Amino acid sequence: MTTQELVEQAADLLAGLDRLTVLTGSGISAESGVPTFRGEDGLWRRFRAEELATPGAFARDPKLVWEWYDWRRGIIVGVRPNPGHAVLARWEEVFPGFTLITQNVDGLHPLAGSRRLVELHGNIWKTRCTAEGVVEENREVPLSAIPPRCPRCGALLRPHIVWFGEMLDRDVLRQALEAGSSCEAMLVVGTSSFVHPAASLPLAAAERGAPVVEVNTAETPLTHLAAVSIRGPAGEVLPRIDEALCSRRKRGAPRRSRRGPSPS
Ligand code: BV8
Repeated sequence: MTTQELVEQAADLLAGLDRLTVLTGSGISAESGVPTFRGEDGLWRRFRAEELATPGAFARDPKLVWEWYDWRRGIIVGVRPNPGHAVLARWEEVFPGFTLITQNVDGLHPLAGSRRLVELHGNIWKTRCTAEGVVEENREVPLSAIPPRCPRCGALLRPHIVWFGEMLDRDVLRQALEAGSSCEAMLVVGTSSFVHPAASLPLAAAERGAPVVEVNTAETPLTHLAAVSIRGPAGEVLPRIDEALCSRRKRGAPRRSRRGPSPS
């Protein structure tokens, strides 16, 4: 099947829906110039995550961990959201029950205007005081002091990010599970579907019969479960799905709330 035929299939599945949930990974920011985790330019190739994105690594060497985040902030401050981010921000108007769940900490979705957003793993532009737990925005690039310290109590600040081996924020996880269990369909963009609990969201949706649409430049463990899996860069494929949806709206395709899978 051609990519355009798959795009039309995806649009048929999504057209007129009310509750659409989207899950994104670092692949959606690749075309903006943000390194993915496992790609050629992946962070993993230079640094093993277990060495850096863990509470143990921070306890052992907070300076090294902050140098890594300062390096990533230096890359991210210089890039812009791409058309893939823009389509998802616009879809908040198209789908009344729209929720965007991202694993990305790069802040490009909010920069693109996304508001109905769940940042599962935190945000690289926020710090947290290791003593008081106070979370604050910090956009200083480069950081003047590494490691940065709390202006109130002088304790170490840490990135307000979920590290491996750490539980996700309870409210954030609840919002994600709710959006995953009530959606009529789930669109999964630019993720290797490897890290849990994020990777379990589309599995649970598919299990209860909600169609999963995947957009990725490569196959993933999710591909065989997807109703439609489109191979291509998110920044090109999402605008094509959006266009196909627009033409259906113009043709006056009826709004339909899929009676199928009831929210579990
Ligand atoms: C937890 C913040 C309780 C840090 C991140 C069940 C089974 C196995 C393991 C576990 C399990 N449950 C828990 C675990 C342990 C662990 C885990 O999942 N480990 C993995 C490695 C197996 N999970 C946890 O620790 C979680 N906490 O569960 O707590 C607990 C604790 C201990 C034990 C049990 C339970 C916390 C996980 C969160 C960690 N923090 N990020 C930081 O950023 O600094 S995860 C981080 O890695 C990202 O946020 C993201 O989630 C993941 C990377 O994945 P992707 O974003 O998908 O990126 P990747 O490079 O892999 O893939 C990119 C994809 O895009 C590719 O498919 C590529 O083809 C595609 N692509 C590329 N370009 C494009 C494209 N697609 C479209 N267009 C393009 N242009």
